[in-house]
Amino acid sequence: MKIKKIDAYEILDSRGTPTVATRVTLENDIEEFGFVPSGASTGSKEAVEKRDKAGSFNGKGVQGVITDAEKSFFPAFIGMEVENQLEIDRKIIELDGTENKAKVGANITLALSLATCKAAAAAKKKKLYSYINTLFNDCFNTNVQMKMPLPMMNILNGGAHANNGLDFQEFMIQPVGFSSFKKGLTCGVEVFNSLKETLDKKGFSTAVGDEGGFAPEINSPEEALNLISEAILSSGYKVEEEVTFALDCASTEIFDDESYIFSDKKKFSSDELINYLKELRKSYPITSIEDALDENDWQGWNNLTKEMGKETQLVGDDLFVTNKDIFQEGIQKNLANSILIKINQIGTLTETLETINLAKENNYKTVISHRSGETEDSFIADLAVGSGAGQIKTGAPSRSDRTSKYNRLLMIDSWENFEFLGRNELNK
Ligand code: 2PG
Ligand code: MG
Repeated sequence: MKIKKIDAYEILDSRGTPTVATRVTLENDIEEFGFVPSGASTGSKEAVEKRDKAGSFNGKGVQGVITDAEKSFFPAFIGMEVENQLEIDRKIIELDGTENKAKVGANITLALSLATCKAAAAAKKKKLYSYINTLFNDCFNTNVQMKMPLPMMNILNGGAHANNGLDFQEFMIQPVGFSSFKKGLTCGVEVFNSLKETLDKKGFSTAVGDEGGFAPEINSPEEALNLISEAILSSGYKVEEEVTFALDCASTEIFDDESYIFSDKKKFSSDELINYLKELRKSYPITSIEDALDENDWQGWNNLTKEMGKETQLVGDDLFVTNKDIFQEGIQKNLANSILIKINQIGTLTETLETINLAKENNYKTVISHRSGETEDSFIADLAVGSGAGQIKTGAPSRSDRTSKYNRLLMIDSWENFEFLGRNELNK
């Protein structure tokens, strides 16, 4: 089925910042939309979003960028076969011609790439996750099985996503001790609600941060983890056996001139931060740590991986920015053992799938991730299932921009009989 028309819209993300939605219309009048999220703590080598820089929304508008794309970018794709995702994405890359989608803007390229995929799935009358699965397996000549992802739920927010005194950005829980996605998610939701009560009883604010997690005025990771432990216990679940902790330190944000600087003015060297995290792991069942170190502290990452990589999932986000080439170099240098996958860090679906495939080939675990600025679209839920990624990080079970992904997964779970590995996902 051929593409008949492509147009785009300036819409809003969950922070009220403009973003792009693109519509692909096919010859048979099927139409589908691609929505683009946006980050706050971004890696320096991410594909870049293009904005108008002047005019409404303090220059953050995208209407001008959209008008340009409608005039001089989208027409090149009219008449192409929508099922040919690879060819369409290749053309996107070629026409943009830059390393980081700077010419056209990753917000434009990704919106087109995702709308293409959704339109093709609709044309083929296939569920999106199943279409993505076929695309993945055809693309890499492999046989990846679909499965339900283990959630990583960010229930307590800090860093760039909140205005409290917490330097680490995300305090997450992983419901590892359950036999189904639904049971695991239910546990996560109950712990989230119990955390609200715990905070309330202690006189803390229960207002939420950008990813729907609470953002109480606390200062130390220990305080955050103690509060969550208390919430787990009072909701009747077992810490460690059923629920473990995951952190996103987002350390690139606190790195300056060779040291990690905390808001209490404490300065840590790379080794000191590694030692601190090792100590923290002794006191709490932390199964996963993301961006423990700065994106350019590769020696530190190598040490960290040697010191903690056997027992802990070490996730590279700003470190790898979903970029196959950077990731390949990181694999060779033995950095981390897992990768965070964000579609807008690279700007096309095909490149995203390539990076997931590279992770699979090298036994790195994959965590499909939202951005802190999200839309109502649930594409990443289908991506997580279809690519058999194993894990998903999509915030707290609060606010529609986050729950849209969990809700989609609940539905997929009820339609299909896909495997859910729980803790075994981490121990592979
Ligand atoms: C992260 C993400 C998502 P942002 O650092 O992992 O949680 O945040 O989208 O702000 O980069
Ligand atoms: Mg991160």
